[in-house]
Amino acid sequence: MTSKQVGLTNTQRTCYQTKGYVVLESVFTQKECRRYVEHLEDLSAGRKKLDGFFQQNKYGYRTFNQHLYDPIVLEFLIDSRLHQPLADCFEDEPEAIQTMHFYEGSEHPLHQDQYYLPDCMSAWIAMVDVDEFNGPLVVQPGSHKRRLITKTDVPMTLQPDETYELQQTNRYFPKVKEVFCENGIDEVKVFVNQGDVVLFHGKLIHGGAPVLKPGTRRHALACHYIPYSSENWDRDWERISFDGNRRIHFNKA
Ligand SMILES: O=C(O)CCC(=O)C(=O)O
Repeated sequence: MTSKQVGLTNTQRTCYQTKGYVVLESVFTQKECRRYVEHLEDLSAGRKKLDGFFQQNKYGYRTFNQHLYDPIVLEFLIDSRLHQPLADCFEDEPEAIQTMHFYEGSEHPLHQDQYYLPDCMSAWIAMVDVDEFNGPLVVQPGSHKRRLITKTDVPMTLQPDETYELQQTNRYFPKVKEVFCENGIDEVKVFVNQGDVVLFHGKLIHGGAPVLKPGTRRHALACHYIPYSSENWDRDWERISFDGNRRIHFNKA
């Protein structure tokens, strides 16, 4: 992949700051995206073998933290073209922490990523064109400046006979919906082209819009980052810098 250190324009920065998200057009080439999609399809169909590969059927078919065992996903996660835009949003050095590859639209109910990953933000890479039919991202612009539902509001600790899915459906998602209504701002579907990247704030209320053409593939790689200075982090996951350095740094308290 080519190396280009270009940061956000003033307009993009203002968009991110006011709306909580910004679309960066054509960050990756169509050829890069096609190769990536072919790789993911080959893995899914079993035409290629990769130790550690697995898919979850959790809000659509997806993989989780594939960058930890797949150098192709890792390359996208810490691609130099994402470095400065993320640094501009954070006003700090970004460290990569998580990936989720979505094979299809997730229809994930509205949520805020910082509930799961405190201090985080996302770079969501569209590996195909995303339109109203294949389940685009849906966002509530400006919600990143409003209330964040945290694990103090909705503890992750499961009650007797409660699964994680039930905790999310019965306790977490309704609370986010409450904030969504309280904010009183219309949601927006984000249509993007192959190779575009949506940068969004970890407090932004967002989710996956309904898939109007069931069965269509909608390849997207969701990459998550936290600021280098973040101590608000309790996982023993690798924090990966854009130069490839890895560290495990977390707060046990
Ligand atoms: O890709 C999607 O449909 C949803 C992605 C999402 O919710 C996330 O990355 O947090």
